[in-house]
Amino acid sequence: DYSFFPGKPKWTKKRLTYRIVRYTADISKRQVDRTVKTALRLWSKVTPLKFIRINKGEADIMIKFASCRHGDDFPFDGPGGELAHAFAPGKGLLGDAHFDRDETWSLGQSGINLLLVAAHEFGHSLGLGHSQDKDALMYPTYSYRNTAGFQLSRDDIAGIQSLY
Ligand code: TQI
Ligand code: CA
Ligand code: ZN
Ligand code: ZN
Repeated sequence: DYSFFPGKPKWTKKRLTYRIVRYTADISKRQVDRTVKTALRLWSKVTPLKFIRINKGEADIMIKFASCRHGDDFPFDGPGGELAHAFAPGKGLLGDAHFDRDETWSLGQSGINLLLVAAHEFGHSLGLGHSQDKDALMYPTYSYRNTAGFQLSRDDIAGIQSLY
């Protein structure tokens, strides 16, 4: 079953901005932009939330690919291990999503699939914790699934709809 962060933090507005500040060398910028948009749409489709892209200034969800130390207290660890992390809703660093630049990112089955990981991280950015349902996107184990027409599981939808 789904879970939330302690204290159940959530966004109190329906229009959330996002900004991609740094990219990976593995996938073209255009593909990253498109994949992020697709990942966010999975969540906006089932909630009243809208995601608006901005290209400067501070967005609610700041997205970046970074290696090792990258300005928070959670340095990445090189290839393997941690792939990405995201923070519960709130101001500043909260809500942001960081991806380890040292992973091999892909849009398919090789390496780490960006759509699956980004959609999982945005679940955290919106306030979801991990799920115990093995079919859920928020289940805490990476497993590749076909991303063509990828959909959230019933459990992910039930979780996010109970929050928004
Ligand atoms: N990163 C962990 C994750 O996103 C970081 C983390 C652990 C975390 N506990 C948390 C973030 C609680 C927010 C709240 O789950 S990870 C997966 C999955 C990771 C793991 O790099 O281990 C995915 C990133 F689920 F597949 F294991 C993305 Cl999809
Ligand atoms: Ca890593
Ligand atoms: Zn970080
Ligand atoms: Zn997670």
